[in-house]
Amino acid sequence: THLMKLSDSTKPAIFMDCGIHAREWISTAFCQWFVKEALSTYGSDSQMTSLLDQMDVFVLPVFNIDGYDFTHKSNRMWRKTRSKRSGSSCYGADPNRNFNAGWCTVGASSNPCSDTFCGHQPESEIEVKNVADFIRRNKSILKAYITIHSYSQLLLFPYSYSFSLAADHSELLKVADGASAALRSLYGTRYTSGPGAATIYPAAGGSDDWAYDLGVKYSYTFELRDTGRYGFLLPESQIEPTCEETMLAVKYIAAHVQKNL
Ligand code: 0X9
Ligand code: ZN
Ligand code: ZN
Repeated sequence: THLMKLSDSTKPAIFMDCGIHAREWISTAFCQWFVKEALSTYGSDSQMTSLLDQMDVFVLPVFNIDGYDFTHKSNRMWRKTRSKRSGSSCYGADPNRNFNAGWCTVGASSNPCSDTFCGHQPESEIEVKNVADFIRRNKSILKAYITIHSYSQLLLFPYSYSFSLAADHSELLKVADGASAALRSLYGTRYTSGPGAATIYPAAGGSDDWAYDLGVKYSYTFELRDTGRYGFLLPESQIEPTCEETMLAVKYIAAHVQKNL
C-alpha cells in the first residue's frame, strides 16, 4: 500500500490494524466501520473531534489481503498468509507468530503446514515486514498500537511470549478494564482483560508484544464477538452492534492516550 501524507505538522499518532487473520471477518468490518464513524462524527462528536485534531490515526483495514481474499474464494476458515516457499507444499505463515518478539519460542509451530507456523524467520511474511517497517519508521510519533482479531471477547495486552508482567502492567490493565466497561455499557457484552499469556494462551511472535517492546506503550489486542456460538461465522445481524460497542472501547483507549500525551 502506498500512501502520502501532506501535512505541516507531525502529530502524535495511533496505529490500528484489522484482518491479521484471514477468517476473522468481523475484524475487517470494524476498521471499515471505524473510518466511516470517524469521518461522519468529526465535528459533531466532541471526543472524535478533539482526538482527530490532536492526533493522527493510521488504519490498516486489511492486513492479510491475500488470506482474506482466499477466505472468500476457496476456504472460509483460512487463517495465515498465502506465501509459497520451496521445500514445503503448504502455504503461508501465521502473521501473528511472525513478528520478532520471542519468535517461535512458545505457542507457535515450525511446521509450515501448521496454522500457527511462525515462518522461516521473523518478518519473512511481506505483510509483517511492511507493517514492522512502517511502525519502526514512525515509532517516535506512535503512542498506541491497536490490533483487531476475533473471537473470544477479550482485551489483551503484553506479554504473550512470556508470563512476565509488562513494565506498564498496572496502567495497561486499568485502561483495559475501563475500555471493557465502556464496551459493556452499550449492550452488556462482557469482555475479560489481561495480559495475553495468562488470559488466552502463551504465544510468541505477536504484533502487540513486538510493538510494545519497540516502545509503543499502549499496545492492545481485541478479540471481538462472540464467545464461540458462531465463532468466526458471526451473523450479519451482529456486525453493527459489535462495531458500535467496540468503538466505545477504542475511543476510551484513545482518550487515555490523548490525556497522557
Ligand atoms: O493467537 C492469536 O494470534 C490471537 N488469537 S486468535 O484467535 N485471533 O488467533 C491472540 C493474540 C494475542 N497476542 C499474542 N499472542 N501476542
Ligand atoms: Zn486472530
Ligand atoms: Zn455510530
